Amino acid sequence: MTAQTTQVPGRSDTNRPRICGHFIDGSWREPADVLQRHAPGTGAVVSTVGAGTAGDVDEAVRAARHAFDSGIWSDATGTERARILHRVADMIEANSALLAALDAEEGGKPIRLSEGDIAGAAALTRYAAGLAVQMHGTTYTNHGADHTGLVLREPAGVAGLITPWNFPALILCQKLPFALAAGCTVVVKPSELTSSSTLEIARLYAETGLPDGVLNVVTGDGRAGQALAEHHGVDVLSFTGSTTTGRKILTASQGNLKKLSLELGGKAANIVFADADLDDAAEGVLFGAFFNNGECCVSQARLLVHDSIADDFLAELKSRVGRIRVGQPLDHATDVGAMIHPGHLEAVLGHITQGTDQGAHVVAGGARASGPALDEGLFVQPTILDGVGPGMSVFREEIFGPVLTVSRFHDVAEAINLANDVDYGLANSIWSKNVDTVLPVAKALKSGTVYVNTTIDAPPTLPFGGFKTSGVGREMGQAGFEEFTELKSVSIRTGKRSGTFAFGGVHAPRS
Ligand code: TXE
Repeated sequence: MTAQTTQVPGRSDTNRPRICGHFIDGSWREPADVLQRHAPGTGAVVSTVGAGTAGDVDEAVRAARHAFDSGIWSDATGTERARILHRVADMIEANSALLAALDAEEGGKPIRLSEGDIAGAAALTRYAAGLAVQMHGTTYTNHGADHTGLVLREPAGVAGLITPWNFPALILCQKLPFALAAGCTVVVKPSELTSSSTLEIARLYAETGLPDGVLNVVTGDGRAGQALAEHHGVDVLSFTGSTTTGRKILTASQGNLKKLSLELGGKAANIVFADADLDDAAEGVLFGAFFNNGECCVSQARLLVHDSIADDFLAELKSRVGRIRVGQPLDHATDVGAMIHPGHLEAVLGHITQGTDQGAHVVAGGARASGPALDEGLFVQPTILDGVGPGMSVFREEIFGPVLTVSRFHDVAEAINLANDVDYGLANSIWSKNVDTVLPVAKALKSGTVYVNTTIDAPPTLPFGGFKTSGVGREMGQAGFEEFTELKSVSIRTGKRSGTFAFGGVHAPRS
């Protein structure tokens, strides 16, 4: 194993060795090649991780398969699985300062958000522990006195988990503890841009005494992800990332028809009606748009506002947006941090230019953020573009940066049409105090989540996923857990058969 000595910001016990290697079958493996990560806030090299190959992925999948088939985890009781998961949740909390600092430094996200992510990661792990204890099937005795139908819920097998860079630890924990709670064994491929917190969490699992091979991590770029998606030893694959890569995974997974869960892009709308609490709505709209630098699949990147209040509401947003602090990710005063990599910074600025070229006008921001603490990093001013219509690219395309577009509507039907008039369907927010508005609109929105008088609020109990090109399957909640299970129907006849098998008759209810 290669270990680097790196000063980890956010911790008093600095000079902690930072792991660099794949974690396979309970041990750390020396990678043949490595990738360096530059911090988005400063440009400095902050970590070096293995560049996993198809061979590394194969080794990890074989280890996971061997562990699964041995029954050491899949046959463990729910209580035993839950005990490990609760211990890991405790350890995530105990190591929260380190984990939060790693995600903020590598991902460019504000440290306060990163701290919230780690608290969420621990909460998800505890919630999944509860599901492990309650995993159950169903029994049917309504098909005759001599028949019992059992529906067994079993672990799906080897799970491949491919995670993105925007919530490295949090999204890992939307998948990993659920897969383990179900009895699956796992191979994780984190984003090449933000692998360190995943490696640290793997180290925590190893310290709990999780059997070898149950959890494996191969770091590396899309080639390692592709190898995992193609591998016939993987039974279920859970991915979070772009719709473009989601489509590639769909194709790559065809060979053995894996069970798939894909959480992809979004273009959510914040719909503000005239009868909303406008103070709450203004705070929520800005938070929803600029949360996590706008690099968030449920980012509420479009404001749809009733035209009777639009000018006043926009003036209010303009007065508040100046209070949002752009700054270094590790500074606790920062609200909006740095874009993930230089190419992405250029893409976000390109979207703004395209928007203004197509007729939108800048109400706030609109350019790269500069200043003494910012010049070495990849910072964009929180930007509001008004006069945006459904024909413009900024209305339709995922920008994934701190950019809010503003469109106006005249009535409820137009609000619904505008909200739904994009290819994505991940989440939308409604701001109104009138239940007669809220419920019909919530039902009409084509998205997997609808927030009402709140935004980007995802307790572990609620299943999360998309309609349309935002994905397939669900994460979190009971539904997210079930993605890592298979159902097996067992049809049992008891006693001596009264007759012979009759073609066409075996399914008939017995009298
Ligand atoms: O994502 P990718 P990128 C969106 C957002 C962003 C865009 C591009 O719009 O600007 O995607 O980001 C792995 N087979 N989201 O390029 O490529 C990759 O190594 C298998 C939305 O970073 O989707 C990483 O681990 N895996 C999103 C993961 O996929 C492959 C979060 C995500 O990377 C692969 C991130 C392949 N062929 C970006 N190619 C969200 N839903 O929150 C890459 N990967």
